[in-house]
Amino acid sequence: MINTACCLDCPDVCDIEVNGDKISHSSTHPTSNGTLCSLLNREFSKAQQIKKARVDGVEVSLDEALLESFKLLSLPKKLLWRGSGNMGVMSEITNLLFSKIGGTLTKGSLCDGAGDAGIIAGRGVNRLLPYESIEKAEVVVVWGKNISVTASHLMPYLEGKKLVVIDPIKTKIASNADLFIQIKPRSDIYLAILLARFVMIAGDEDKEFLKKFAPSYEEYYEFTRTFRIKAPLEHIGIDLDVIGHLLVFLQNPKVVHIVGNGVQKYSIGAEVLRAIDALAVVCGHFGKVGCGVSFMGNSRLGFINPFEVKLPKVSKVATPFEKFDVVLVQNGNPVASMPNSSRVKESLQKTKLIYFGVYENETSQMADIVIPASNFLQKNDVRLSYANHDVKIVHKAMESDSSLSEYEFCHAMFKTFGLDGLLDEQYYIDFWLNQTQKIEGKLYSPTKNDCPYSDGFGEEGDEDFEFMDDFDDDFLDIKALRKARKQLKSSSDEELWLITVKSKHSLNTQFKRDHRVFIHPSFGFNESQKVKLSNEWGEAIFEVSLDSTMREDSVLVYNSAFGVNNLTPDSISNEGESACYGDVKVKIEGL
Ligand SMILES: Nc1nc2c(c(=O)[nH]1)N[C@H]1C(S)=C(S)[C@@H](COP(=O)(O)OP(=O)(O)OC[C@H]3O[C@@H](n4cnc5c(=O)[nH]c(N)nc54)[C@H](O)[C@@H]3O)O[C@H]1N2
Ligand SMILES: Nc1nc2c(c(=O)[nH]1)N[C@H]1C(S)=C(S)[C@@H](COP(=O)(O)OP(=O)(O)OC[C@H]3O[C@@H](n4cnc5c(=O)[nH]c(N)nc54)[C@H](O)[C@@H]3O)O[C@H]1N2
Ligand code: SF4
Ligand SMILES: [Mo]
Repeated sequence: MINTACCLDCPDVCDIEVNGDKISHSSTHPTSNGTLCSLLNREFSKAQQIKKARVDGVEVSLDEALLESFKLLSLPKKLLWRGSGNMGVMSEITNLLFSKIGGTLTKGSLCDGAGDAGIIAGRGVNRLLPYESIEKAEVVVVWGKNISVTASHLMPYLEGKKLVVIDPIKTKIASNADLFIQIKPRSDIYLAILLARFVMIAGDEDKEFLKKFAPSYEEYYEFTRTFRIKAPLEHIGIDLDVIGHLLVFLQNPKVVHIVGNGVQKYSIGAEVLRAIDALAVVCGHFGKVGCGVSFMGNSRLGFINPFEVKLPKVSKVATPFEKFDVVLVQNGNPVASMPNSSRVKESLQKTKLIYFGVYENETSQMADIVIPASNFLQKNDVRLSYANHDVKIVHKAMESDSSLSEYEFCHAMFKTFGLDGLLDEQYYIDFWLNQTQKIEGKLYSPTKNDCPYSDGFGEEGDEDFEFMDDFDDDFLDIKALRKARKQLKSSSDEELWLITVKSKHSLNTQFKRDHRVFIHPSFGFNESQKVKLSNEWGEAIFEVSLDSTMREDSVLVYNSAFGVNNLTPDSISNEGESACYGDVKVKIEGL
């Protein structure tokens, strides 16, 4: 039996045991209820790995595919586009290859980049809030995070707490909340700003805390006053009673805000996080046990990364693939996961494409060369979490002679190119492990901190919290852009917000995918009816799933659904160079 850890793109980082080809949840995992999540248990176990390398659609040996890859990677302009299919740190070793052969990397994010940028602007550094601190809270406010689906091991920490859920979708946690605000998409920033203003109008701000850690709060109050009350309330779609109700929860001394990706997939995503942080700061809900704002954190904080290289970078959101002779896609499925799929496809068609991945997908189908990658059970690695400070050793639990680990791929390429400088695999693994802290037999990141920001903000804890003093909601500009495009493409009017979220049976575009669109019955469509969603970015066909809990101004499609990113814009957030999947409306037509 081999003890290892799950490397899927999930915050939980479960310990698992592998016996032959049987995977089970490790009994030592602290939040385990003894069962494996259905993603790993069912979907991962069922998924068919790519078994054979291909060149121009013809199956070849791994050696032949590597030789052809060497030829393509010898071309002058080469790009490495890496996704997040496997979260082990060794995934990044391909940076060393690109550094040697002179390539380009990507910058920005399809995931949490906007929120992260907003947090850094306010707090100076994005530190993780440990689960233990969430456990000690009395009130938990969840903004746009579907915890029971996307971070199920956080669920026990919500038990016994007053729960407020702010989400346009009635998620499972929303159904059990003490207060559920079914907010209009993209309006959290106005709610957070209004709440901070009301807290200060009532004189309920934590003056002692603010004087010490955020002395410019009076200026922030002036900033919040520049927003009128009635118009934002109408915009959010709630009335003053709801604000009153929410303010009572915020009066509790122990409040944790748990913020998901949902609130920040917008051009103003960074500012949303800044406004939520500012609300928590105004209430004094920071740097104390049972308080804080939890978002996706930087798991590499405090580590020296041996794979950090200095290379030119292009946007990960609107990547100009056509500018390169060859693109290596590793660990991702950009054709389906990036916004504006039709642009992505067009752009990729103009270059040579090497796909290095575990499964067949839209990107492997377009590739000139396909190299099967080993999955996380078939290689050694180190796994960090973007939700807590745990560090896990990933032990190879299965052999595979039909696929390559990232290290093996790099090793083969270094050899063919006649390069030196790649050290042993164990050297890099130890490089990460040697930086961890060992506490009671478990490994933790060097920045493990039971009560982040208790000394103050900034890298050293000696800085003040920086409030936002302006923000530029360029949605209107996006509208203008749309209008211009619309005239060009003579597309029809868009009406409904397109909300895209994670599904229980898929991990982004891995595993079980579907064609469903969830919509309120009032539109008059029938269950399972085929409909077309369209806008100026493109169109896709979906199957109706009626849901009376939906808002009537929105439709919901899983981010794993086929064709969903035909409909999303490749605009880039104001801060953080992140994708704005939520900045979009669609028109729906029955077929
Ligand atoms: N089963 C499963 N688990 C996963 C993943 C998966 O694909 N499947 N993916 C993993 C990854 S990569 C990530 S980044 C995390 C993401 O985890 P989450 O942040 O939980 O994921 P999302 O599904 O993107 O969005 C969460 C919620 O935001 C809401 N939302 C959308 N727009 C708004 C808005 O304007 N305001 C508010 N308040 N809410 C809004 C949605 O309705 C949804 O309920 O999950 C990880 N875990
Ligand atoms: N509309 C919309 N689109 C979204 C989102 C959204 O909310 N809405 N969410 C975004 C988010 S949060 C994220 S994180 C991105 C994710 O987007 P991507 O990073 O592109 O991830 P996946 O689509 O899951 O692709 C994962 C692929 O990685 C490969 N893979 C798995 N393990 C390994 C490995 O060990 N080695 C190698 N070489 N390959 C491996 C598999 O073949 C798999 O097909 O999608 C984004 N796309
Ligand atoms: S996908 Fe997440 S919940 Fe499931 S085993 Fe992996 S880390 Fe745990
Ligand atoms: Mo993500």
